[in-house]
Amino acid sequence: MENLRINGERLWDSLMEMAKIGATEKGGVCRLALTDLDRESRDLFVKWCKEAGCSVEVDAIGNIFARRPGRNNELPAILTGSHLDSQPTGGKFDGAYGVLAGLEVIRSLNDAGYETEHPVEIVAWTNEEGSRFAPAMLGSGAYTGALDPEWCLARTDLEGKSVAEELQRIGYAGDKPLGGRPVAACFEAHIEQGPVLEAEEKPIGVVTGGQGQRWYELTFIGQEAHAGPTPMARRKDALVGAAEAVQLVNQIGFDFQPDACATCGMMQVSPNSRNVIPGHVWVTIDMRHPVDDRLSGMDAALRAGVEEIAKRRNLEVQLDAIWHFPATPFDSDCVAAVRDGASALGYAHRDIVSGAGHDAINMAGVAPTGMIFVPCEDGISHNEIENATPEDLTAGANVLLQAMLRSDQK
Ligand code: HGY
Ligand code: MN
Ligand code: MN
Ligand code: MN
Repeated sequence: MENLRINGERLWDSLMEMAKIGATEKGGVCRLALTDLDRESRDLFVKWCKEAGCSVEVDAIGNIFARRPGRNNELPAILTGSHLDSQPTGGKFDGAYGVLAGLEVIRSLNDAGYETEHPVEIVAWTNEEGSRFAPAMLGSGAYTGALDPEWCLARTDLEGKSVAEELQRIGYAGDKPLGGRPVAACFEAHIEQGPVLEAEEKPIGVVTGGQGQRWYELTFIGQEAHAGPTPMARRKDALVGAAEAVQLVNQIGFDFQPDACATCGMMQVSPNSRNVIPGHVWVTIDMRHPVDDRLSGMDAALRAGVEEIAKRRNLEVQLDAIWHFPATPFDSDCVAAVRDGASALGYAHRDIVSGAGHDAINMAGVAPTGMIFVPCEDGISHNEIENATPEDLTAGANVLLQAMLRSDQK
């Protein structure tokens, strides 16, 4: 098993083929969850898996499981995978790399005529990005029970379309139940989406866990009025309140250094007319920290801060906390399997905590789980210019193969 390697060229070609679906001008992809383009990417993935001899099942929230039998199919599966949905201005590698690295592992096992003890499964999770339907990691959250499945299926996009109806529309409302698939070990390969590995010229990140996250939706309600005759002192301007809140969120990010992150990514202004004082503004907030107490401190600072703004500006305020998961460590055996795989293959590597959320973080709640990171150019992701090298992507997939085989031997 030690001398098994993946076919890096075939992996790169599959990534470039997949990147044609939803390709954008600047070389990225836009494949929002459960759109026709997401369906196209799912169909291509299913086709490739069947060509590789896998059986394919889809669960009730559209998670796709491709299964390669092992010698003893009573054993729990060795699972790997990631997501095919993207950000609106996403990159070619975020998510797709982990799905296609899993497929490449199966293709390479086939080439070598290598029979594993356990069955091997690749998964493509639904709505990992949380861009069209909030929150993120929805498919794996429903699968693992980290999120309530009915709540997940009822989530709607900004046009009021639900996950459930969109799954039906694209033909991926699967007949398999959510969860309950026995998993011996789970690994996810992903680009780092930050600058550390590239700066240290290390092709492999041994991911020890992920930081905690909290998502909120903040609404300020003031009073629509005419932009001309309404004196400044009489205004209840919801957008000015929201603007202060955006500054507050950014300041909380700095106040809780080191390691805190705080972002307002979306804003909706109503009635959104040049000469009407905004009466209703909705803002999204994403806060993260690797230490739970510090993330709780950020939460408290946010709650106190938005109340103070509302009071001072004579506005109504509503802060909905829609999602939270704590800082999550990965399984020590899986982390060791990744680290030893990188060492055995002679790849420079270092331990790293994931700044991004991943489906592996949900999986860590139900099975021994680990992740492999590879560098991305300038640490840029969630951007159409996202880039990675064939060499690093190959290295990551080779480590994935070794880690999975080691778990298979246990
Ligand atoms: O937000 C994240 O960390 C991931 O891209 N869903
Ligand atoms: Mn991702
Ligand atoms: Mn992402
Ligand atoms: Mn008028």
